[in-house]
Amino acid sequence: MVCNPRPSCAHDAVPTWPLTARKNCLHNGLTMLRRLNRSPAFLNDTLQADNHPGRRVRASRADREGGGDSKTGASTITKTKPRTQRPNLYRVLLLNDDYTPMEFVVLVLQDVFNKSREDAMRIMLHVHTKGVGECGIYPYEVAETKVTRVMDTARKNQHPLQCVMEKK
Ligand code: TYC
Repeated sequence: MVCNPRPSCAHDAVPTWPLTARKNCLHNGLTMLRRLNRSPAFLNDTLQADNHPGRRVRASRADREGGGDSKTGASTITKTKPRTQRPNLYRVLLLNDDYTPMEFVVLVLQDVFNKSREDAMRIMLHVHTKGVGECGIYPYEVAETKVTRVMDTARKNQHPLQCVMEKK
């Protein structure tokens, strides 16, 4: 069926979705394309899909990405969140005890936390006098690995040295 030109065409009402009802109505199809701001190729795709049930028409980029309204053709400007996020940081702390040898603590600080001999000595003495001291600040997994390494080394050497992490 080819419908009459305006204004008598009953199909000239507000377009509805999907386009399937208009596959034989050239006039209304073109009117609709104009309103939707689509090219005739779009109608062609749609008609082919109607003739092949189950075949899907590919949505436009704007429609797929949620930036447009496929009924009105209006596009929306959406504010996108920046994709990079800073990792949560954790402080790794050494706790004092009365039994772990000072030299062992210094070696742990050099080996696990890559401190110079001087920095390791300074941190060890700080922990020794204050009870607790910071060895470094790292993202979660790194901090966790360091704590595990310290605790494993201490246990293997039968020292009661304690190492913990806390969210910054
Ligand atoms: N207090 C310990 C001692 O006198 C030394 C020590 C320092 C132990 C720091 C643990 O985290 C520590 N032998």
